[in-house]
Amino acid sequence: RFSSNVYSCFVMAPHAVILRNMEASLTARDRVGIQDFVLLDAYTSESAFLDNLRKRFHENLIYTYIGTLLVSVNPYKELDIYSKKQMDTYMGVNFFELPPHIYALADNVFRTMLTEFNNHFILISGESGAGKTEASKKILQFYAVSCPSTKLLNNVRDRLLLSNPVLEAFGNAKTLKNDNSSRFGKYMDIQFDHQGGAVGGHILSYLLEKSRVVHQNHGERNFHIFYQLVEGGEDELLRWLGLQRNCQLYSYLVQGDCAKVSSVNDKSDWRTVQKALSVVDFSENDIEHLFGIIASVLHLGNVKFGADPRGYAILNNNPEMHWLSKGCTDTLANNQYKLRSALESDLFTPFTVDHAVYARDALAKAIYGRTFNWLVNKINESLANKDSSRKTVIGLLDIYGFEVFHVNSFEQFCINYCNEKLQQLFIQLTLKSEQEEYEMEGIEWEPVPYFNNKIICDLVEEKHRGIISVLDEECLRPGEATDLTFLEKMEEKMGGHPHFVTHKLADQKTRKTLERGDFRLLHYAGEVTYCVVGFLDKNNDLLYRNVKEVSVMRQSKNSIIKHCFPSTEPDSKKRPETVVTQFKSSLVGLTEILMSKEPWYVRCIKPNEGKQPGRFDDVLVRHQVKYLGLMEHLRVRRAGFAYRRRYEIFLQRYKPLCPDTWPNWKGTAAEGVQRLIKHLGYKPNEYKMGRTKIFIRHPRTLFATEDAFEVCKHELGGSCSEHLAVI
Ligand code: AD9
Ligand code: MG
Repeated sequence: RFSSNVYSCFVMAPHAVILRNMEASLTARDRVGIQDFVLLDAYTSESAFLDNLRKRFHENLIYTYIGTLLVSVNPYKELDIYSKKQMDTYMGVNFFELPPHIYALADNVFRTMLTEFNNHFILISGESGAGKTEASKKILQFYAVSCPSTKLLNNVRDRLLLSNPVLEAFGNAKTLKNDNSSRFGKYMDIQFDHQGGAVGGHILSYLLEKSRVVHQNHGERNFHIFYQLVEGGEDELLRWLGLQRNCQLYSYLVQGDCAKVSSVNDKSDWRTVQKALSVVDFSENDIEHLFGIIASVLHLGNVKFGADPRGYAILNNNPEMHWLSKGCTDTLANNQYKLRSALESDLFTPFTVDHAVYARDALAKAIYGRTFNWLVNKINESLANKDSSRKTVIGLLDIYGFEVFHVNSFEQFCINYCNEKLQQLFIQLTLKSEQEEYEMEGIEWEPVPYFNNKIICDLVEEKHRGIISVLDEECLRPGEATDLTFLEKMEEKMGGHPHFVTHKLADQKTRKTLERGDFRLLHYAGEVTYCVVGFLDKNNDLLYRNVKEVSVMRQSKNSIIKHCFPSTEPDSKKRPETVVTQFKSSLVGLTEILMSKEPWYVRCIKPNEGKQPGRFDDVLVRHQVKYLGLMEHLRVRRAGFAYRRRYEIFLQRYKPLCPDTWPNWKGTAAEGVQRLIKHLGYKPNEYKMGRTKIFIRHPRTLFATEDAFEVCKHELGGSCSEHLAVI
């Protein structure tokens, strides 16, 4: 299934144009490099690969192909290549006729979908800050502009486009790696009708990094929306919410000590989000309640606890309590007393001050996390297509990229695990299945070795033996297990694993860089040292234990809160799945969704760590080229076959081109294809006959066949001999 359409982009391609274009690129090679790595002479050399990428980067040519895979290097500056004029240029034009562009890929996927009437997805990958989210936005914008439109469809288009700023405001934040880092995973289906009109969409979101609501590392921020509200919210709104226009006053906003970011304009982003919310069907009531919640989270963060003589937490005259429970039209609860009591104690026991702070933060995280899910659902309602006729979809996957910080915690563990899974999917769909297919089909093939990261995926997720299992087991032993017992258990179980290191297991040299509470994973994209502190707690996500909080939430008059804390809430007797196990299942679900569609790839590369334009750090880029598997992909592409089709399908399409096979062929499909290509004059080195499929080495062979077929189809309605005269 992987390759059935990989090169169907060549369908309808006038090959003369392609060849002309290739020649043109040969003369310009010295200056701007080569636009498809497949054409690189020294294609096996990593240095040649890097030279080409660097050359193009310095000419502002950030896109390069490996066949139909698009490599994109983040320019860290605005390039004038995304205008409406550029979109028009790329619309309906063959992939290789113009310089590589994300629009060419988007157009190609779109036209293949329309021709073959099947589903596709675009996997956008790369580390944090490499340009995935920007790429996914460009693709969406291209569809919004290029798809056929009517008044009704324009409505859908606007919603699809404007869902983005809303989700970014609530789900993105400044990190040390990226000023607009996605802190949730996003998979978006865009649904198209027969004519290619965008008729609807659906978004799946993956594990939001909730901990950011209550804590940010130095140099990082909370989610954008908080700053947007405080900086951009109208005076009247702020007054009504009991907020002041000063981020420094809110403890949840200043932990990273960088409330202001020069590259982010919170004020104008606030206006964009406001407009977007109204287009995406949020009622005034929704918006009022939504910002009531955002404000309440800020107030909650400022709630302080005193201690009674026994050391138990007490809430005295916190003005925030007023805003929390009354001020925001009863946003959180209609009873200040109940909320106060919920923050001071569990069902039976009073809290210590530390416990109370913990309960407060857990509540803030739960409120924000659930509100985010509500937001995604609300957007989905607005994007839903009510018409039940069959549609095809293009899925866009934009997930948080691989990241390594000075201190890495549970969140990085989940994010990096997710990236391992996507790398595994890429390997399976390209390197592995491609080579297995040659073997299965009996095609002679010199295997291309590659690093298969399955070993790391297994280390993390294997049943009963992987890190996730050990973590979950420890989470089942409240009171006994700690983060350190979790570490010890891992040491016991996976001590000998080549991708797992701890202080105890490390050799003398590595030990110096590993603390006692750390473990290190050798990921496909590099080493990451994780600090175990907080793993159990974050994995448990223990709001459900505090029944009081939940029951107070339920009584809220705020419609969103009411919805987010339903009365069917799992009670303390029933144990909900842990965070990482839920995440693991959602990734399994995602893989299944993707495996049922035709894949396309954008591999994003980060040119330097300083977010600077014009700086191409060789070491950094070389590392990414390596771990993204680009060299291996190129080798397989170069040595392999650009196009393959099952004999039946190939014959069915092209049989009018040969008098022996037209109109009916009585023999086997393979024999028919053999007869057909002999008639068309295919040379022996241009193709191979497999067990069930024909493999065509170079696209231009197919172009010629397809050209002939097009002429045949359009110009002649008559006899077969007339078709052949044209050929
Ligand atoms: V993360 O995994 O979500 O932390 P991304 O999504 O890979 O990461 P993003 O798309 O957000 O990175 O890009 C980071 C920044 O690079 C953007 O905010 C832009 O300032 C910059 N960027 C990325 N791509 C482009 C581009 N094509 N043109 C100009 C770009 N600037
Ligand atoms: Mg992103």
